[in-house]
Amino acid sequence: MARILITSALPYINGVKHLGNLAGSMLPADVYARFQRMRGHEVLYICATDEHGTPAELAAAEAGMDVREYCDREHEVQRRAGEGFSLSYDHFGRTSNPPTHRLTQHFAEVLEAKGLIAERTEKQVYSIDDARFLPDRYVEGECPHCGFERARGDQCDNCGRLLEPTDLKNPYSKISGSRNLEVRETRHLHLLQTKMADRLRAWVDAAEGWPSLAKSIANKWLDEGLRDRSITRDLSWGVPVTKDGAPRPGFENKVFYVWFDAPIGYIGATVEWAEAAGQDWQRWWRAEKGAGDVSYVQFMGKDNVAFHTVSFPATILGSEEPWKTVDRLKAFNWLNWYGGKFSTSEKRGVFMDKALELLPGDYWRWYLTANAPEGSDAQFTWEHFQTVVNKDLADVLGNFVNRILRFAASRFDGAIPDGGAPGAAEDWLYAEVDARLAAIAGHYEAMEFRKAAAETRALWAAGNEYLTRAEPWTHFKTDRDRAALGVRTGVNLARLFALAAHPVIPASAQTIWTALGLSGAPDAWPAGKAADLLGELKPGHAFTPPDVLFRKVEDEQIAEWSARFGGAG
Ligand code: B3M
Ligand code: ZN
Repeated sequence: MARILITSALPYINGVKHLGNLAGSMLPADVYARFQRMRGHEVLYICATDEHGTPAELAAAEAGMDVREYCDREHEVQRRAGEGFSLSYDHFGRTSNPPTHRLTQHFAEVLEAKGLIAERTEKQVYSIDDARFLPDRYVEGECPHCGFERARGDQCDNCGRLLEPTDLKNPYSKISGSRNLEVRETRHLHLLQTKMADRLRAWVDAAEGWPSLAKSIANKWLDEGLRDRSITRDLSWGVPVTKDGAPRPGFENKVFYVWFDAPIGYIGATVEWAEAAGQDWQRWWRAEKGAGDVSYVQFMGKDNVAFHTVSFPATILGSEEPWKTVDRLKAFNWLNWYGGKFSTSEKRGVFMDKALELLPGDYWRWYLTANAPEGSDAQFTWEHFQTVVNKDLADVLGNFVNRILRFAASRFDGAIPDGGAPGAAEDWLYAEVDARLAAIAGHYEAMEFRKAAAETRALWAAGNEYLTRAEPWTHFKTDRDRAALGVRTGVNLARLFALAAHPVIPASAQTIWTALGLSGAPDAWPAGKAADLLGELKPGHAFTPPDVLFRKVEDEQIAEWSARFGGAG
């Protein structure tokens, strides 16, 4: 049994996340966690809301709320949305909780003791009208690299480059819009990444389990030359800057930069989990406590790769303490909405809470996994969404389960019949099932989610093909044993399909499992040969056909949703 630690990038606290955030980190991480649990491994899936920095402060200000109250409310909103999508975190924590505060201050003090932090005077954008410094997202302006007008002070959304607020051309305050800005000096702590370049490059080069996208972004950064980066900000909301456990002189009104504390939040949220569950968090994060045999897998969007392959490892490696570092890193491209970005303000795209008002989480889970933005950016369109869910879920899986269970219940009194011996149709099916199950597992192990979904769909399609070949309804009157064999095999296929479905569409998988009169959940990956697997449910086993598993998405719904959330028109 392996021990697998899984984290997905921590969603910012400022508002419910859109389907792109879900598709590019939390959902595939959940699919992977479910699959590995089914394989019998010890899995810990950790996430949290990323609650510091300018996103939180700006959003709270716009909501007219105290930041902490805002974060309390929004964490709950995101936690509920995650439940609606069956995101099976072992813990969904908060970076504003004490464990992350303590750990952030610990790392800063250890890094300084290692000579990797220095106080430096730097130039920051100051707003005269707002009477405050404008770090990170408090200032926007033209990107010096690509000319995008609304680049943020910390990163350009258009070209992805990390920026300093002073890099921006024609900057303006995000708080007031004022351009009455000037550059002033302020003292901050800098993480001396330049001292870490060789160690980081050696670590990236030694990394094996990283897909090419992650490794190429890490190397691009290292090739461009690391810069020492400021890790504190003139903000009031965040992890206070301390020294020897007390406020650091001159830094009483400064906090750590959100990207310094956020990845430490993975550890902090694990501490929260351990405190709630009576577990030892160090088994997962400290080599001397057993984390050496943990495989750590991170999921994130490509814009977060730089922070996870350079600045966070610089913190971990720089401490020279035996912390767990990532073993495999799955980075996703972006899911776009009709070729553009999701945007609350511009009413573009569906966000997690609204999506659940339209359809159950499984519809979205299936579409976003089968069309995951893995090798390149992917596009969401209502038309494609309707086609995929109606075909894969309603026509292939739903139709199979409904027709075999209904026929079996009506002709064999709701119990699996005895009789009949496997023939050509079953031999064909056994070969198909063995091949498809192995392929699905292989794709999940390789974290290839589109391929895993395609192979799962093909397995379900093989069930429909089998019914066409076995045609139990045709033989029922003339050859009951042959019909019984087809039905027995078909009902056992429904059980297998629920197992294969569980990682991606867990709620539907459970519905099938329960309809088959099975207790518990479909949570053990099918092991063994198809010939045996398709005999698991024995003659006499009772079942009850479920209601229609998936209602088709109608054109009228697509028209309405396009009008509400943006669409082709
Ligand atoms: N909160 C997500 C983003 O950049 C960011 C990830 C933090 S992971 C430690 O949208
Ligand atoms: Zn740019």
